[in-house]
Amino acid sequence: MRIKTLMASCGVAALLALGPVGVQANDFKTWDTDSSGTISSDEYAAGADDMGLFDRADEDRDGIISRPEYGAVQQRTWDRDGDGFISKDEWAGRIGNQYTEDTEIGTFAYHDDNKDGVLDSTEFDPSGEAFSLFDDWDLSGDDGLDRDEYYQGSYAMADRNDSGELEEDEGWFGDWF
Ligand SMILES: [Ca+2]
Ligand SMILES: [Ca+2]
Ligand SMILES: [Ca+2]
Ligand SMILES: [Ca+2]
Repeated sequence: MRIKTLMASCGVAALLALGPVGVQANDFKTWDTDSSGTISSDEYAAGADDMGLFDRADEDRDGIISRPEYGAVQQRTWDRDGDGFISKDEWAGRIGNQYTEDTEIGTFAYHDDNKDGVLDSTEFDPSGEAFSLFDDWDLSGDDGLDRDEYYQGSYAMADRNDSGELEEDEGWFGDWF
């Protein structure tokens, strides 16, 4: 599937991106409602709905996450202190989830064109190709993510070992919420 193809072509070992910050209930057992020890895709969708994952990303409430809405989620996730720049620390806290630092695109220096030690909005484009998995998640190709596409894409991303389930040690939750 295209998600895996992109991951392979970018040398991506592991990822998990996006998400607003600081809400409760990022507890594995809460999501694993049948206590099987893994979170199925159905459990994930239910938990994500409970947390308002889709609705908070869909700012205009039209039922579709547009590319700018997706970019806004990415921006919030990467720019933890909300100052509009990605610092080296913010980069380091995030990059292993989306790209690995042993790839050129995964290095801070590759993106910091003016070498001032932070990534501004021209250097870091959260809805652009380097940081967006939008196109891979948009299975229907209509330039928007419906609920199923959003959950399917994020679930596949969280499933680092491609087992088809989320295990607790995958760090599945990251800081999506
Ligand atoms: Ca929308
Ligand atoms: Ca920042
Ligand atoms: Ca810079
Ligand atoms: Ca779509």
